Amino acid sequence: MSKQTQEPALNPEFEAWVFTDEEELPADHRSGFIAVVGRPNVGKSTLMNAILGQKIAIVSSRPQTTRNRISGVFTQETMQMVFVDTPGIHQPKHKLGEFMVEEALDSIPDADIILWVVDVAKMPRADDERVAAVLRSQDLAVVLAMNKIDLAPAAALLKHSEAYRALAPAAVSDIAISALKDLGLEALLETLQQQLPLGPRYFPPEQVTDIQERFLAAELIREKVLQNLRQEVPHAVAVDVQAFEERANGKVYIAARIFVERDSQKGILLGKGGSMLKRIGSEARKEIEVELDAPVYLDLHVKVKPRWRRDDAELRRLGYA
Ligand SMILES: Nc1nc2c(ncn2[C@@H]2O[C@H](COP(=O)(O)OP(=O)(O)OP(=O)(O)O)[C@@H](O)[C@H]2O)c(=O)[nH]1
Ligand SMILES: [Mg+2]
Repeated sequence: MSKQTQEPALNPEFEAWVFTDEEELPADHRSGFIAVVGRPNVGKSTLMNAILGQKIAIVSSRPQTTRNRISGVFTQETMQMVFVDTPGIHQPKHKLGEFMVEEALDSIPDADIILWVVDVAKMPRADDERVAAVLRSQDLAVVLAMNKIDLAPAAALLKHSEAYRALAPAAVSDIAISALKDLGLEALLETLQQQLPLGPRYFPPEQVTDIQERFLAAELIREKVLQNLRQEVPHAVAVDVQAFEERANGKVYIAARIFVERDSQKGILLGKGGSMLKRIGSEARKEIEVELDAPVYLDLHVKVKPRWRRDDAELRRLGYA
């Protein structure tokens, strides 16, 4: 991944930096912040990764995968778009969920454009209505991305898109896309660019994200847990990277603890003879090696921390506060 020279994902105060080489930028250079919002599992992170051509946000088929705001910077000669991927907006059941929803809602007032992503292969649900109500209550520039068009026949897409349009604020542009199959993304970028205000570059052109490698490593471990385990375990998992060291031999040594809430979850995560943890570790290591472009030694441990999702101090320590 590109060099990361700035604040971690958890501190969004990057307005402080403005990288403008006035001589190089055209007079009509456009830029702005695009908050990617929607209910869980509609493809927000998949979409941001697809636009950037790089994986900076983890993805899974389970709802509530993303827990923090993550910025992805898309720079071209004539414009710079700063996408802010957010957790899915839902009815929270614990303090972690409350934090996630706040992370998403907090992205809205600072954004120049709201990119509202929906799953148009399905009819709107209560959480979509929740998102729509927030967007209708303010005067915002909203672009509605009807995602997952590859998953349903045209007649169903037509019916569903009418239902989403009926929920949307009055002045909304909508566009049909498939983030997974790379359909409609050029048209989406054009629509976004038309709505961007004139402005400078906020990030140097080579910078793709504000996240740190340490955070990405923790997220990729969590992604492999999400992808390998079912039911309640994935949501009860947090990953705490305790060591991230580049060794003299060029290897990166990463030690991380995976927290779960119950002994039974620890058993599932370990698997028979530790086989599940081994698999998760091996898959995570391979992907971290690709992202860091270096060999990685990954040392994983599982620890039970009862009710951490409801514990203020633990949430703060894990970056969820
Ligand atoms: N078929 C199809 N699947 C998609 C598309 N976009 C995303 N998905 C899948 O939808 C699932 C959810 O994708 P994510 O990108 O994690 O969704 P999200 O909106 O970021 O979810 P949260 O982080 O939980 O809010 C994954 O299994 C993706 O592969 C698409 O255009 N077509
Ligand atoms: Mg996500």
